Amino acid sequence: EQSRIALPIGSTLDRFLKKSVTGTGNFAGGLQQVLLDIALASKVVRREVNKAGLVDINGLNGLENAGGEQQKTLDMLAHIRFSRALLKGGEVCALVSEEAPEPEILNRVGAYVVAMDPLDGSGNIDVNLPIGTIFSIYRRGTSENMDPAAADLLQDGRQQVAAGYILYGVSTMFVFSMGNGVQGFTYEPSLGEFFLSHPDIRIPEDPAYYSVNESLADNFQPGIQQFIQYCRERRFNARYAGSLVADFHRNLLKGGVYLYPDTDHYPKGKLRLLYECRPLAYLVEQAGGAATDGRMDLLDVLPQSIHQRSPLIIGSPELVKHATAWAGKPVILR
Ligand code: P6P
Repeated sequence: EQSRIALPIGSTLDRFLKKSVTGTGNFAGGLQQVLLDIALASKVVRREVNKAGLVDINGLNGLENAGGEQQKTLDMLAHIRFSRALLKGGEVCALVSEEAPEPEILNRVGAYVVAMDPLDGSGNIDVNLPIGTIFSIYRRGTSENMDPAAADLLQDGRQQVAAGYILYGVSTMFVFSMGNGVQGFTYEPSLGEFFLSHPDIRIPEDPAYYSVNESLADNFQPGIQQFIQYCRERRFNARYAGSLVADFHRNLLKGGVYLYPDTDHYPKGKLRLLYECRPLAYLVEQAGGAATDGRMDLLDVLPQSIHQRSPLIIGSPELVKHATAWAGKPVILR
């Protein structure tokens, strides 16, 4: 458990992480190095994302990712940047990525495993809307000095030692937790540094938004349809960016709920358990919120495979509790 670090707004990410090193031996500073490697790569990805309209790199590259989705050039560029930075940092033995069918073995003696969506919401690139990177970090399991195995890659959700996201939006933000609160850093491009701008983020108790693709609503279970009607009656604002990181970030700062339930087209949900749902579930719990798959706490959903999908209900605890209680029920007599 990391001790709470009290640094003034404006501290750099490097300084914050150096202050957070409390462990000794094998893990002293290793986790901080992984976070610095991710932050470094995100600066390069940000530069490439911001040029997307100028250089012909945001078309389709004719390839498909593990889920059979059309791969955009920037998805692959982002994957390569993060993979290279983690390899050079030396602390990570294996990387699970939405853009790679199989786990990538990086540094066999690395003490950590990373699961990542290098560029989520890339459908927004061509229309200049916010996109994000989502990541989750675990300590290596039992495969010391051997090739990383399933035991390292398919751990329990509560074994995450850190998780976070980078939001490439109006400004670029690095938001993460190492198990003791959620910290938000904003990038200053002229200095090439992330500065602490949102210390100890807590999700507001009083929700303001609900985020769901309402064009799919007729396909949701009746209980979820009723919950959406409940959100309308409570006069929450409907906001859906089609970019998980952007929708999650808004609800984290302002209070609200994001839902991607199971549908006929996605019977297991659309979002990926290991590198989209779990990192955000870890963060939201650290910020006083909640996340479920419509049946149980999201962090308790056991993984069978690295690209497994899951339904997701995440945000202010009262709303997540309601939506989960109603999910799966035919009709709710209120
Ligand atoms: P739909 C983007 O493809 C993504 O993975 C999330 O970022 C986003 O919230 C969701 O899918 C959007 O999916 O089916 O509503 O377009």
